[in-house]
Amino acid sequence: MSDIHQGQAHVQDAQTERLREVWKNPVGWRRFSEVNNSVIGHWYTATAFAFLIFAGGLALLMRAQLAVPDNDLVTAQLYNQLFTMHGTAMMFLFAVPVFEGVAILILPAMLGARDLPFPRLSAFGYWSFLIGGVFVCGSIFFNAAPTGGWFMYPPLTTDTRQSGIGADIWLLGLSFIEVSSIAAAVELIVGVLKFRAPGMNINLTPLYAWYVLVVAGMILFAFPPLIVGDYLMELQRAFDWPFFDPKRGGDPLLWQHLFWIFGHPEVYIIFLPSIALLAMIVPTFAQRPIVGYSWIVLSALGTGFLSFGLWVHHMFTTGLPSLSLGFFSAASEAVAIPTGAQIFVFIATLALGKVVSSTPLLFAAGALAIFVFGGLTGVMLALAPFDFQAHDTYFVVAHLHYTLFGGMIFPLLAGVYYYYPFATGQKLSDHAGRVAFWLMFVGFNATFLPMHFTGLRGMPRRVFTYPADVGWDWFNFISSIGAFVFAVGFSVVLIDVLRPKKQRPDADGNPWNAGTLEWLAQRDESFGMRTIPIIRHRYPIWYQKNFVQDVREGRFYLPDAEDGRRESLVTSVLDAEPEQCARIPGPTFLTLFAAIFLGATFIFATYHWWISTLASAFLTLATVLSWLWTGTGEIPEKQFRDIGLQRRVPLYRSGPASTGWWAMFITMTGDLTAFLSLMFCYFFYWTIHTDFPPGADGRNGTYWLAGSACLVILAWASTLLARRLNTAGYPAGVRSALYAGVALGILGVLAMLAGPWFSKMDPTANVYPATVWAIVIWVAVHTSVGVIMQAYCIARAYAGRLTARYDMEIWNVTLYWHFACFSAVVALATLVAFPNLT
Ligand code: HEM
Ligand SMILES: [Cu+2]
Repeated sequence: MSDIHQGQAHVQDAQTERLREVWKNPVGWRRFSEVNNSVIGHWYTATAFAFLIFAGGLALLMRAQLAVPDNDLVTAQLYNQLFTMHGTAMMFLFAVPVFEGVAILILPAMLGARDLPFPRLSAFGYWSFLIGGVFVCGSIFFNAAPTGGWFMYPPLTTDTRQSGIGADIWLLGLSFIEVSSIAAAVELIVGVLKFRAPGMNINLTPLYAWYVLVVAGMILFAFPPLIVGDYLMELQRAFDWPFFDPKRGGDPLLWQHLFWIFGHPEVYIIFLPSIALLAMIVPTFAQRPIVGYSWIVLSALGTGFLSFGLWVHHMFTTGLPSLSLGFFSAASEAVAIPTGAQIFVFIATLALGKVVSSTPLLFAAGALAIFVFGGLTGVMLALAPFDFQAHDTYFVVAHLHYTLFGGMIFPLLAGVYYYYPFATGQKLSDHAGRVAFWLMFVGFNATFLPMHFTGLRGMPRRVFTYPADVGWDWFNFISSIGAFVFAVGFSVVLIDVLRPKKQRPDADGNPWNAGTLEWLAQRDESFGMRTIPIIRHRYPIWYQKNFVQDVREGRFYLPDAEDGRRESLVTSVLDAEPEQCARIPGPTFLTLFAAIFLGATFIFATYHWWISTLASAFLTLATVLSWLWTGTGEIPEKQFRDIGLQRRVPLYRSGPASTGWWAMFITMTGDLTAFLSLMFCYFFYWTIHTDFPPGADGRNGTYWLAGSACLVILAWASTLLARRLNTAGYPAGVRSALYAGVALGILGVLAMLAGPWFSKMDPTANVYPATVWAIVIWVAVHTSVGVIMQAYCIARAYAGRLTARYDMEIWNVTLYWHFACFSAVVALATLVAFPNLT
């Protein structure tokens, strides 16, 4: 395509037509094979809202039950299921997924990309979320829902007679959903790092993208400790390994640590993305750039970082040393500083701009008011002596809903009103929006303000009813009325969102006169932006000359799809220089199948149908392998692609220059976090026991474990050697090195299992053997996955798809082995050295 013709209308039409053809969504039942971000983003967001409505319905039932004293609308048993499912669904099936859905929907347009780097991964994440969510929620209709509260404290939840199948559904169903959250997080991080439009250096990156980076990073570090907790608790429930049983050396407090190392950051994971929406909305309605861009980036990073040091404030009443009470109390107060900074930035922007009053802004203002109030009660609760009084009362329920509504529900609704035209091309009714806002604002405060007082008057949370003569009646009654008023307000929004609208989409697609890039995406076209622009300003629509016209008339990068492939630009991490033209995979059913099989693996495990579990795990593996084989590491038909404006970029990159390598790196940081959490458990037991390991236990397996560590190191070295030989161009040597790696890896796995096996360690006897087994199994599975990867590379080499020039797989597999080998060595060295040191 030559530049002389670019301006001409018929050339443009032909280009648009080709783009349309390439990005066309499949129709009929094939629609479910679509992986494109605009489609998946819609599904994801809609599904998350469906879970919100479900969980909200449960809340209304609870409020109906609590409206009057001594009520018997629901039984105590059902009430336990209600609050557990309400909290669980809100936190895991709504709050986190809605962030992921919205980000998948709007992020590519904001970055100037045609899609995210791994659309199939997004689709897989979505299907996993849907299947897992329906499974977990469905349990309540069979009277089998979990009852242990959303934080599932043992011993209530480890006693299988008391907790029933519900606890297993919670543990396994949510582990499955956590996997999908991590998948989405990896996808979003690589998107922000590598898919930004040329010129969008880190200083021009939209604030929303910064927040996505922070939040997705937090997911990566926060979810793994919970996954480890789930792993240990399910081992205890299914096989009686005593991790949380004090009689055999376990400790229920360990669960509380693991849960809240996840749980506190979770709160910030929930509200930062919604604050991020405000960071896009406020400048638009102030009609000026945000004040203090770098302050807000720093505060987002600061909040994200600090939030990992606060978890113990959920455990003030568990009898911790007063030094840690002081430390965690101070740290909890400190987080108010970056949080406050973000709010001041918004207020300053509005104060300095020409404020346009509008429904999104009204929701934003309401959000700030509520959030500040919730922050204040948070400051109160962070003081340990106050918390001793208020812990487990309705005061806490009031506090947490103030932060959640101010930090997430209201900003999110502001986002719904703001981005609805972006997603559908139509506006929601302003009038209905205002009515809905006031109903919800008043309803919300009527529900939760009185709860502070019911709490201070001593009403505990999680009780299904209360007596009439203790002074709680009126407050409860008002709370219940408020909840229904809120629900009416929410229904107004819902009806407006769903009702068919006749009005025509407005022509320019930027109804709020916003300045940021996403408003250029053409919402009736699934390719998004007509061309990928060069960015020179944070608000290009406002400040770059002729910007809109140049984009629409195809005068930037990738105006055409002449190769008949879905494509987007990969740019460098810091200054967003074009590095590669990425070919993006299109529709496939493989991701849906992979999610179904993985879901089946978890669901069968819930019912302890081990053979079906294994069969499904095998099918998952086969599906994932064929997905990788057909969808990744494709060898292009030519080396370079002409992307317009006289630029040519390569079509294939490997190693640290490729998106696949980054995805592997980021996934492995999450995996390493999980591993370190598991080792944390070992050292936790070690600190609380004088005899850990007890007696002579563990000394016997030493030689096996030490031998295994050597074998794993050799397997890693073979992989590395294979990569070196590949670069040097010795295909036969590559295959031999990989064969050696497979053999060494398998021997390593056998030797590590032999350690505890031959020393007859009984994991049900005491927490020490249980911990050793849990660690060894973890490492064995990781090493085995490494072996499968080596075998995959061998197959690729025979198929001629792994060559000296096209070597993406071997780079990624070597990277995996760096991490796998590191964790194996740390684990085995600890198990070997510690028993002998003590
Ligand atoms: C109309 C909206 C809502 C109402 C009326 C409501 C009501 C309630 C009530 C009454 C409880 C306490 C139950 C008890 O301790 O006996 C509760 C707990 C809880 N709510 Fe909400 N809620 C609403 C929205 C939300 C939202 C949007 C979220 C999160 C995004 C949320 C998260 C939680 C959590 C985590 C708990 C603790 C559950 C537990 O104790 O295990 N709620 N809610
Ligand atoms: Cu907290």
